[in-house]
Amino acid sequence: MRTPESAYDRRRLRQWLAGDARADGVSRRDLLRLLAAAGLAAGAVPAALAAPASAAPGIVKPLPEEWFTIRGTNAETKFASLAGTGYHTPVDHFFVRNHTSTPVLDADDWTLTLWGDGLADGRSVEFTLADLKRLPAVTRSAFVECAGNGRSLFTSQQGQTVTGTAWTLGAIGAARWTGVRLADVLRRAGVSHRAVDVMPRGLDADYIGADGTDFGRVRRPLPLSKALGDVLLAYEMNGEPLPYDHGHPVRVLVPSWIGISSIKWVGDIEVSAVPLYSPWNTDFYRLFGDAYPPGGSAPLTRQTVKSAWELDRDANLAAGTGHRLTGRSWSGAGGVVRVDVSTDGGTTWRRARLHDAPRRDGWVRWSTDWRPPAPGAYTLLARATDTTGRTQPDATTPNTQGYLFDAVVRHPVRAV
Ligand SMILES: Nc1nc2c(c(=O)[nH]1)N[C@H]1C(S)=C(S)[C@@H](COP(=O)(O)O)O[C@H]1N2
Ligand SMILES: [Mo]
Repeated sequence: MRTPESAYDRRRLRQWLAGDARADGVSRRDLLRLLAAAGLAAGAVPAALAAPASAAPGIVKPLPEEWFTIRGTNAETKFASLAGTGYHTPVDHFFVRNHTSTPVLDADDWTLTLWGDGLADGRSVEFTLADLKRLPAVTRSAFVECAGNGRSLFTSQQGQTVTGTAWTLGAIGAARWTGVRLADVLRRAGVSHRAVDVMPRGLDADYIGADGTDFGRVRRPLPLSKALGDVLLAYEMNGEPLPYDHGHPVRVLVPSWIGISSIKWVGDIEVSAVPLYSPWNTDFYRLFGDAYPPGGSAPLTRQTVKSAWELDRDANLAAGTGHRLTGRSWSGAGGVVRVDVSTDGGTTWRRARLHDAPRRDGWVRWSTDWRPPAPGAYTLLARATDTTGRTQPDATTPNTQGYLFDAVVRHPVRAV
């Protein structure tokens, strides 16, 4: 049996690890010793603490330079590093988007509380992880993609100024998620016929904006109709317990919708009889700009269509030699059925070979063979079309926060 003091001490150490507790006057070595003695996160802990200066603050897993580009508190997957990794993104390659930092939570202490005036008898209901695991388990494959994925292309390709993390195309990963249907948990808790919205909230620290505004904990409402649909409370990713950085022990997984919908480290879910708002469906994650109404577009839901080559920007390729070039395309609206590619800046196009059947909520891998005729600079393009007929346009209508970039990307390479 653990004493209450030792449980408290473990919690405090985890908070320190997540940057939420102060330890003035205590050396890192002493804290490392305490962490080891408490048996906390063996393996992951030293990696986080021994992190080199280039590491993203607050991310627990190692972020090797060959696989990741660090952007503030986030880590973007280098698309070139996905070549040959298979359909699902290995956890050690999967991008991390943290508003603050990864809280290192203990699955044994974790509970999920459902509360609010949208519950049938108004009383809150608590679930442990063991309770969730007694409900029918569901496994599904789905990508998680940040709404701002591709944001830097608004600037580099369209000359527009946008705010937010300057992702290239690597703020996406596809995984196999196992968990329970949110619908099953809601039914267990007893949803009133008056309920309209549910709002999952993370256990990570309050998000403080650049100007010092405290936006509170990360949370974003979902309409009840979506919550009763394909949404999971996931506790496994690619067959392993959900890793710390991806929401351990449980995250929400909203297939095909923008990444912010998939709240990590979920601790409570408000079930409401009135529509709910949070900064994440009012100030953020709507489209603002000249082409949109003053209050912005409706809150963003589905992801858009995109393609990426599994090559570094400005990659060198031997001239006069045959290369098999690979990439991936995806859409939030339907499976990708067709990818057209160009290796001459868009003058001529041909179809890429698709290596996966079109899958809703997933991507397709593709390839094309190319022999650069002579040394020099070339521009590669890929344009995907999904089952609903959506095709990547030549330009994306700008929005001030740089969401939902979907234009065909001009990818420079050099034949040498
Ligand atoms: N609690 C919490 N959930 C969160 C976030 C966060 O910072 N805190 N970031 C969101 C955003 S913006 C994205 S894109 C995805 C990223 O998921 P990943 O880090 O597992 O790749 O998580 C979402 N869920
Ligand atoms: Mo995101």
